[in-house]
Amino acid sequence: MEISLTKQFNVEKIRKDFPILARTVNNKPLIYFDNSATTQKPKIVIETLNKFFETHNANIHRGIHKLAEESTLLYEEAHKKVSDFINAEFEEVIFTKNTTESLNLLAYSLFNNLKENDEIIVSQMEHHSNFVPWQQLAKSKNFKLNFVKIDKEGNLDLDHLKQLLNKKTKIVSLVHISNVLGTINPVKEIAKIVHENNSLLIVDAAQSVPHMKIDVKDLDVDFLAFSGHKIYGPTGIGVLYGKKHLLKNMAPFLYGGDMIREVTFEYTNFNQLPWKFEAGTPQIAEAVALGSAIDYLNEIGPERIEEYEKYLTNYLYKKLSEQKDVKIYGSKNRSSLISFNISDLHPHDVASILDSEGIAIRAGHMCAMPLVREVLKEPAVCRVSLSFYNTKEEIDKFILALDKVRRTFKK
Ligand code: C6P
Repeated sequence: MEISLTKQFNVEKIRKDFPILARTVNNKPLIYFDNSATTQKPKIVIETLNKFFETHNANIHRGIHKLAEESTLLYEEAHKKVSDFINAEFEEVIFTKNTTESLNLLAYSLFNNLKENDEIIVSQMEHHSNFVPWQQLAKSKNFKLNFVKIDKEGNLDLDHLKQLLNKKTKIVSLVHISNVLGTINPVKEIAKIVHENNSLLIVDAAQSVPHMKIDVKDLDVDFLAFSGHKIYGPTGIGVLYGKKHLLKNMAPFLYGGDMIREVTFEYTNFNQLPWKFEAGTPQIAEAVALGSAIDYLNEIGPERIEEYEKYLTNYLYKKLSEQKDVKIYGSKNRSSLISFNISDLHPHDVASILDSEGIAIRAGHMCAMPLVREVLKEPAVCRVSLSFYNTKEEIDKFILALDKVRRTFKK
């Protein structure tokens, strides 16, 4: 099973698609284990960016000339590729800068649909991007912000969610996969619970879209946000999915060029979806290159990616659990990342010795301070986050490198 899966996946061939994986760091072959922060880019994405600027570059939706026509076509093709990728309608996919902007767009635009004393629910395992916008909104308008607790295993306490829901709850905004715990939240089941209460469900899918097949219709979420740079696309391009009838009734987020249909000195008619939410010149080249990243992922197959990454994560979990001085955080029902600490060692020290071995991990609060500090009660954690271009051999090297960390710091 082990060998056939690896063979079937042909990770060595896949690695050749990523030029950066051939480089060395501190004279050691790079082992990139910081994929939850951002993923590396396959050649096809880099080439698409270059080709766009070398041959097509023009502003979109404006010019009558050939280049403008080509750019517009490529940009709208990217909209279509993203919609198909998550099984959404064309009008339901809005390009933003990243997950953070997608979630802020919702907080700002839904603001008008809320009134004083309405309630919003998030969870204890949110990234700051799905927490701070709601916290600030709640403060400014006297909304109540509630937090779904997590249990000892690192899973969302769904009974607590049910207890928190009431007539005043307008919005429930939850992470799909925690960037600290790796927990995979049961979004489909949550959508049912939330909709029975007539509330809206927003899902922060920054860490799920890179690792599993997402079908927004099947999940029945109202909104879903993710970042292009975490799914092997460029930085600067993000996605907001929203159900058409909800987006239609929402106020625009930013005002200006391209989001309008007609403007007079007295009034403005807004553009149709999705452009009503895409004011100004958008990230054209980045969107087109995101389309190439999606082509690339489709070619490998999201289901095969999920299967291979599961195999790698299980191997990493087994190896790390065998280390007597390592504490692992989070649930067994996890995606491709593991946060941990080595007793008595500061995560930053661990990360810097690993870096001297060419191994890139993340150490810190992971932009989830309330979770790390107030729930896990740690100042920081170390995190290994895997991609389908990582290998079992890299995990073995990482485990060996932990001995160097111990030798350096432990007396
Ligand atoms: N987490 C990590 O190392 P942006 O920065 O907007 O592309 O993504 C924000 C974001 C939102 N939600 C979750 C669950 C996330 O993990 C992230 C980004 C990175 O964990 C950088 S802090």
